[in-house]
Amino acid sequence: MRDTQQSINETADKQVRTLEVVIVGAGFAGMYMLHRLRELGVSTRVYETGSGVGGTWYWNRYPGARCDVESMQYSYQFSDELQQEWEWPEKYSPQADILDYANHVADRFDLRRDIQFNTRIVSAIFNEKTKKWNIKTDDGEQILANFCVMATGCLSSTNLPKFKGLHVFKGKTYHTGQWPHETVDFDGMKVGVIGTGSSAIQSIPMFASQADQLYVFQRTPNYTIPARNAFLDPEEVKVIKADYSGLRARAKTKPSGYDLPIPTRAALETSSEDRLQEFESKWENGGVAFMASFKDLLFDKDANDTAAEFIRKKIRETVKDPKIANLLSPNNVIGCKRLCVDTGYWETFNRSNVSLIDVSNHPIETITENGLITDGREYLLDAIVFATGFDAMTGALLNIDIRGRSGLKLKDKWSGGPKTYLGLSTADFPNLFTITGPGSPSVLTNMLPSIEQHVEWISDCIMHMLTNGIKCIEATQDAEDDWVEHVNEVADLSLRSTCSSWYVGANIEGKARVFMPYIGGFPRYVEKCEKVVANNYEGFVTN
Ligand code: N01
Repeated sequence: MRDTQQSINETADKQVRTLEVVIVGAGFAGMYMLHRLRELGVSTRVYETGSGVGGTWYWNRYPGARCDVESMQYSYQFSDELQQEWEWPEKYSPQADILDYANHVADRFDLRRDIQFNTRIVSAIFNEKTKKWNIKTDDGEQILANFCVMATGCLSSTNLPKFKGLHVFKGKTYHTGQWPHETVDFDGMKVGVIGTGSSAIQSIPMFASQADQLYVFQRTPNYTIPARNAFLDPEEVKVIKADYSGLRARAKTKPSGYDLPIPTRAALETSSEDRLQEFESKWENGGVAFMASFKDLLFDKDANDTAAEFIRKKIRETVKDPKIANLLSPNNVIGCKRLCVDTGYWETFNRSNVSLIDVSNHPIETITENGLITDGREYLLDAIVFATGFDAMTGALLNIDIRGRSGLKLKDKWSGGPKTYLGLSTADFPNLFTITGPGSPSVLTNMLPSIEQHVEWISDCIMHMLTNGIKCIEATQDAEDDWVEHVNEVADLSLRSTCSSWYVGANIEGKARVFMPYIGGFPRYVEKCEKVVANNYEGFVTN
C-alpha cells in the first residue's frame, strides 16, 4: 500500500500524460485495439518494447520461422478492403511475410503516430480514489489512464533456463524468441541447439544446412507433421476472396476458429485399414490438421496411441540410423504438447554434420568457455541457440508490476495460477483487460480471430461505459471463481491437460501447474461472452 501511495505522489510531481486507454504491446492485438478505439474517437496510445510492430513476428526472426495456420486465415478480417488487397504468396507464411503484413496494416491505418516504440511498461497501479491507472514506462514517463489493455501476447516472455556457467561461454548465444535483426551466419561453425519444440524443429534444418557441425541437445522428443508448404494458387485465392466472409463465418463455427473439417469418425470405431488410410491422407496433406483425423484422438488414450504409433513408424522409415530414430520417437500423448509442423526435420538427422545428443537422463551439467558438458563429455561449440520456449500466457503480464485494489499485486493473486473471468478481466483489477488472456481460447485457436473477438468485446464494453457514464467495470469474485472452475473442468476432459507442457506452466521452474487456456472451443466461448453482454455485463460490477 505504501508503494502505491509513493507511486501516486511521484506521478503528481512529474508531467503526466492523460489518456482514456493505454494499450501495452503492438502485436496484432495491440494494433487492432488501437485502430478500433481510434475509430470510436477514444484517446489511446500503444506502448511497445520493440522498435516495430508485429509482436511475435517481430521477435521470432529465427531462420525457418513460419506460421502453421494457413495465411488466408491467419490474417485480420475486420477490413474487407484489407483482406481483398493483401496478397499472401505462400500457403503457410514465413515470418518475414507476416511482418510485412503487420507493417502494411500499420501504414494503411496510420497506426504508428499513436504507437510509442522502444518503450517498456514497467508498472501499472490502480488508484482507488481517482479510479485511474498510473502507468510507468522504463524511461520514467508516467501516464494516467481510465483503462489499461494488456496486448502483451501469450508467447512473448522468453524462457532461458538458468544453466550453470552460462556467462562464461566465449562464443555467441541466441534465443529463438529474441533473434537478432542482422543475418546470423553459422557457416563453418560448430553450433549447439538446446530444445526440440516448435521453434527448434523449424530452425534445425536451416542451421544444419549452414553449420559445419550441428549438435541438437534433446530432452524430450516431439511429434511433428510435415507442413507441405506451397505457393498459393492464384485461382484458389480468387475463389476464397470471392467469398471471404463465408470462409470467416465457417471458421467461427469451429472449435479452433480455423476452418478445418471437423472429424466425425472415432479412430477406435474405424477398421485399422481405414484408419491407416485416413492418417496417410492427413499426413500427405500436412500440417496441424493431422489431429483432425478422428474425433477421439484427444479424448481417448487408446485412440491417441494409434496416431502416435503412425508417426513413430514414419520416423523409423525416414531416419536411417535406428538408434537415432528411436531417440527421436516420442512416447507420450500426441497433441498433448503443441503439435509441431516442420519442413525436413527428421531428414536432417540423416546428415553427416548433425548429431542428436540425448540429455533426458544426463541434463546439461554446465556451459563452459568453449561449449557445454553433458554426461561427462564436453561439446566444443562456437554458438549456442536456446530454443527453450516461453513463460507462456502469464509471463509477459507478470513481468509488469500490476497492482489493483488495496495494492494487490497480480503476481501474488496469480501465485497459484492465473485466475480470470473469461480471460478478459480479473477481480480486484478494475478497468484492466487482457487480450487473449489465460482462461480464454487463445493459443488453442487461430490467434487472429480470437484477438479480433476480444478487441471488439473490449472496445464495445468501453464504449458502453463511456456512453452510460460508467467509470469502473470489474469482474466479481463469484463470476471469476465459476469461470476458473469451468476452465479446469473442461480441461480435465481432454488428454491435453495430462502432460508437462507450457499449457500447464510445467516448463517454468516454480510455476503453478494449471491448464491455462480455455479448451471449450471458440463458438462456445464467444456465445458465453455475448450472453454476458446481453445480460448487462453479467458477472461484472459496474459503477
Ligand atoms: O518452445 P517449447 P518453442 N535442458 O517450450 C527444451 C509456438 N510456436 O519456442 O520438452 C534441455 O515448445 C524443452 O524440453 P522439454 C507454439 O505454440 C509456434 O519451441 O521441456 N532442454 C523443449 O524441447 C509452440 O508450442 C510456431 O523436455 C530444455 C524446448 O526446450 C510455442 O510457440 C513456431 C531445457 C522448448 O520448447 C513454444 O515453442 C514456433 C533444459 N534445461 C513456436 N529447458 C508455429 O507457428 C527447456 N528445454 C509453427
